[in-house]
Amino acid sequence: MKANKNLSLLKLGGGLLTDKNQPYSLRKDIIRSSVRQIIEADEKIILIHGGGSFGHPLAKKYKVSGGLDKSIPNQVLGVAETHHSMIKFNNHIINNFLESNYPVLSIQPSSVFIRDSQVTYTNSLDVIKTALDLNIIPILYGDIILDRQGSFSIISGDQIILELCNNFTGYHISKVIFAMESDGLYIVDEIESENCKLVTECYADELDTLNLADLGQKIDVTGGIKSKLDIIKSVCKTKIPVQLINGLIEGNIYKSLKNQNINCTNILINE
Ligand code: IP8
Repeated sequence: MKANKNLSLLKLGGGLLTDKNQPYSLRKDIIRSSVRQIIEADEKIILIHGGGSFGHPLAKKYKVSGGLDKSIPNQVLGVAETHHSMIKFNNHIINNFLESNYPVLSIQPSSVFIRDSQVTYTNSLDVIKTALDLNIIPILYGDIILDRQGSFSIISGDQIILELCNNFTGYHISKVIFAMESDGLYIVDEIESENCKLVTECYADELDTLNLADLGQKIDVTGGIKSKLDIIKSVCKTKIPVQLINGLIEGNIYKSLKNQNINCTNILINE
């Protein structure tokens, strides 16, 4: 691993790594390929993954995002189960790295972040920095988050990325990569409106003006593409560029980590 101080944040979408329509189903080939590309790239990264079919169905069943609701039977148990389900998912990813003798460390977001009336606070991130110094990839994931007001909700992988962009010091975050199931953002073609066109490059402040194509979203307790765009805009405000890539295309994750050209959406920072 290189000894520079540049760091990328890589989010592997839960929908990419699991079959969201079937609870607790892993897309093992995609996971294996993603892990292999990360190992081959051998760059400084913090890896974050989403909830997919391990997090969202349970979070939905127990309405975890909405916070404590005593009318929901066994809701608090459901919060614990949602967290545990994410640990199982995370464990599978951790195993993939360790089977290749590559050092990774699972970091529990529910122990790092806490909310207070919906404002998220970040505990010390020293463990993450120290892991990186030791050439260990820290791996975080969408999780439940407790609230000081005696409640709870969900912290998505995307929200974790934003917290890291705002609070992580010691390394320069040079880019945020979202590996998803499409090539990036699509706009409606002005001439042939039934066609869509990939946005390969745009500035953060142009995002609101894009006539984005609605490509259909699966049920997602943390808000789908609309909240992703909000997170992207907030990330860009921290002066970190964002790249949206298709994680289903073999080699894209490696190329992105190596800053090689790919067909994707690059969101650039206004100087
Ligand atoms: O898939 C959601 O994380 P995301 C995590 O990044 C849970 O939105 C537990 C539903």
